[in-house]
Amino acid sequence: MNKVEREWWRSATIYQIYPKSFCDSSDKGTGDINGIISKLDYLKTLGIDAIWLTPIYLSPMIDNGYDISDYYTINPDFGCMGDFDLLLENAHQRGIRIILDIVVNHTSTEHHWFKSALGNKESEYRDYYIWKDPINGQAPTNWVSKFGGNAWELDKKTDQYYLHLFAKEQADLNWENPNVRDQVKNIISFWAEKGVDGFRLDVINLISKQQDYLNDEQGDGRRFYTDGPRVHEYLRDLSESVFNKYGAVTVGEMSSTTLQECQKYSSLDGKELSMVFNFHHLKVDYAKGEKWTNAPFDFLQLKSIFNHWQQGMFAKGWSALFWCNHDQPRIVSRLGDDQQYRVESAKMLATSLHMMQGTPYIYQGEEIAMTNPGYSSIEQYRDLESTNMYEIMINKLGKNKQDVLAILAQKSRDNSRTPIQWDNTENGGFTKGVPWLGVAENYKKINVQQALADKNSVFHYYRKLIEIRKEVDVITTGDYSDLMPEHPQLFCYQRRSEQQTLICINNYYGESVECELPSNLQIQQGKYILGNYPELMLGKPQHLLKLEPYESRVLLIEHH
Ligand code: TEU
Repeated sequence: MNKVEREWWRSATIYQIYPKSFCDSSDKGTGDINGIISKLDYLKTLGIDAIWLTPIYLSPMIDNGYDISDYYTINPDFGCMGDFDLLLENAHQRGIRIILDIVVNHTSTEHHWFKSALGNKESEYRDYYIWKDPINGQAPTNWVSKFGGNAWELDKKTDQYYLHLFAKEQADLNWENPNVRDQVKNIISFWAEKGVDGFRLDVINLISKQQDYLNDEQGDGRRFYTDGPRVHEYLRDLSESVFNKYGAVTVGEMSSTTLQECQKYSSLDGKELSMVFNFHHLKVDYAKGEKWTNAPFDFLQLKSIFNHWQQGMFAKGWSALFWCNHDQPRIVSRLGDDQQYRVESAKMLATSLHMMQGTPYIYQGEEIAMTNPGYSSIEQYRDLESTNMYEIMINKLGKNKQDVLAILAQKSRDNSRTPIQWDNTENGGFTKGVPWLGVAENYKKINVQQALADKNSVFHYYRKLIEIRKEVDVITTGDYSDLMPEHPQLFCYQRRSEQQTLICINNYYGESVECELPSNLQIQQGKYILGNYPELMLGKPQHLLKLEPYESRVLLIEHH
């Protein structure tokens, strides 16, 4: 067996939990660890191999846990260390691994390192962060925070600025300092010693900043810290001293990266990370690259991005495959049809992603095709990025309020953070208290209870996708080619290994379409293994076929 077949995570499917919105066991309006434990059997039924938990550590929750104030303590909103140990034990008993989120590009400004460093140049922790003198009484560079505004904040007492690429309550760590790197190793070792199976590394390609801190005349500064000068060195060091020692799986979140960098981050020699998230395919509905716009998605561009990454990573690296996470709107509302063809389009989107090479991630609620909630007033939003951008778009850019609300309704991160719809009782069964973020109104129709009971549900389809990945090797090992890159409506690609060929055909639109498969394919010898319309309609493979709205078909040919 070669390496690609040996490592468990290459044919696995991972489920992402955003604990605050998953399940509330104690009527307080926010989800918790005991709520997760109560749903492990549900996740076992789905068939996933591992859970990625977004941050559960102590945090003032300015950015819902991505602002950590103590890496060794569980946030009491979620429970205590005893609850976490129980979760680990119960998950492991069911053969489900646990992956924790490690946020070490920055800490909360409530972390004791930062509290000691602020206002005190002599603090032993001062050099844990990035401080610069003002230039002409202004911030040292024009870099822009990912959440809007300048990325530097003044420490009045010492008259120096600290860097924050995200909120001003999230101060960037200075990775040039070897003590910072040692602290990170200690944190990761602590959780690995407990038996945690892997780590998701938040914005890990931003940790190494170019040391001259230049003004960016061409952009927002990202070119001076993205995939920075020492990032590969730091990751190799972390892998050697902690990840590989514990056999931990690792997935790095890569912001605005390139294929070449990702081949290195996830190189098959295992010296850096197991796999990487990149976001290029989720920018196809950004008008001129700008997120805060409403635009239809560019289908040809979507395919060409997938083609670039699927071919470029083959035999060189490994991708995390995903449509959704806690920062992205719901995919069925975004690229599918969340009304008439909600079920069909959700299954089609899932098929077209899950038949690719990589490790698929399912974000909570995606498996029942939850939709964006369609909020219509700013009071309904909780995410600081959304509230910041609302202010900026109205007050600085002079946009009209209704237009801004329409943009938020499509682009806000809160779209994916609404509570999970477990059943048709009040608040979708998420809590008996007042939910911290409003439940989508469609919970009576779209919920887990309904999905479990309906054998044609999106849930049971995801179950099949997970199963098929384990049974059909070519999905893990095969190469990739797009059979119709220019087709305006069909995404049709082929996966090939010595033993098998798999053809994945997807209609991305709400109108039926004819599809003519290349005549050199031996499709008569193949059989359909999956489709999102009733099986009777699949019939015998033909070169010429008609696809219904949002139809998907997967054809497998065994070579003899
Ligand atoms: O996100 C990193 C990131 O750059 C985005 O996905 C971000 O949310 C987007 O650019 C905003 O438009 C990670 C986490 O997933 C996110 O939840 C955190 O807010 C962020 O890092 C900071 O830790």
